[in-house]
Amino acid sequence: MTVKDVAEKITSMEIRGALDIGLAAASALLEEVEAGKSFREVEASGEILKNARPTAVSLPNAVEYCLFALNQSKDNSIAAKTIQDFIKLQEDSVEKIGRYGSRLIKNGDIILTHCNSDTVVKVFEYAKNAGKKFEVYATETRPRNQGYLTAKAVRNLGIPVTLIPDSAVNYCMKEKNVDMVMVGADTVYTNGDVVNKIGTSQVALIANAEEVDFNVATGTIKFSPQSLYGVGVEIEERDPKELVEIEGVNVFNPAFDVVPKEHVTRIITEDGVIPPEAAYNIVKEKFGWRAGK
Ligand code: RI2
Repeated sequence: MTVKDVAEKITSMEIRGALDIGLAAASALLEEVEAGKSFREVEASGEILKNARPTAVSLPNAVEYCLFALNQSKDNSIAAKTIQDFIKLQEDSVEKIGRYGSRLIKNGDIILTHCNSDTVVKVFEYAKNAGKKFEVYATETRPRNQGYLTAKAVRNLGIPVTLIPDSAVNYCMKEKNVDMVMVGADTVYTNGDVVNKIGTSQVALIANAEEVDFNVATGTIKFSPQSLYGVGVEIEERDPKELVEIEGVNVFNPAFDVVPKEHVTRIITEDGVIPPEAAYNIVKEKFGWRAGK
């Protein structure tokens, strides 16, 4: 696939999920590096990929890392190896998060999730393989119903799963005695705020009111070094047609919202389970190569 093909698939959400869009971008740039393209050419491709979707920082982080690798080594084969290692590291990270996150799940737990995060599903997989018995409630996640993907993936793991409309979160949290919420992330700011699929902040608000733990499972690739310098992400607004078309009616279709750190109990990363306040340390430690940007 060419860089343009990959960018189009990211924009159309044929390739989606914060980690997967970052890895798809890195793989597309890897091909160019392996083909011997110059830094300028790879940089131009990186721009196309970064513009494919605006909210998940895993996308610009992955692109910037590939450019850094090429610029540092000034040697395409060394850079290619560095990028391959980077991709492998991200894949290994999801396994670690699965392992660490699974330890938070207890027998009999009722867990509510929103949208579709491969990272969260990995946590469920590790918990199931550790012999834990628990149930999952998955929201539909309108307008694209990505909760259906979650429900099918959880079902395929042999874990009892129930789909609910997004509007039933408050009711279910009480009626079904939800023990914890577990969601993924598209971006984590240095102050600990978490950007995730639209509706996540409402789920967090309800969890907070009900004193239910709100857990976020995410690799550190989704932490935002830009936020250290005061730059937030753009909240993507998608085509209103994804929601509905009614003549004479305006439709607003934002794709993400922000959970304030006060509503986040903990963040499960490949570097360990951290309080949201520790996001700053993660950015300082992991994104040193980007310092001063
Ligand atoms: P993983 C998704 O974004 C969802 O918001 C999900 O919570 C997040 O990425 C993280 O997903 P979208 O691409 O990286 O569906 O954990 O808009 O798979």
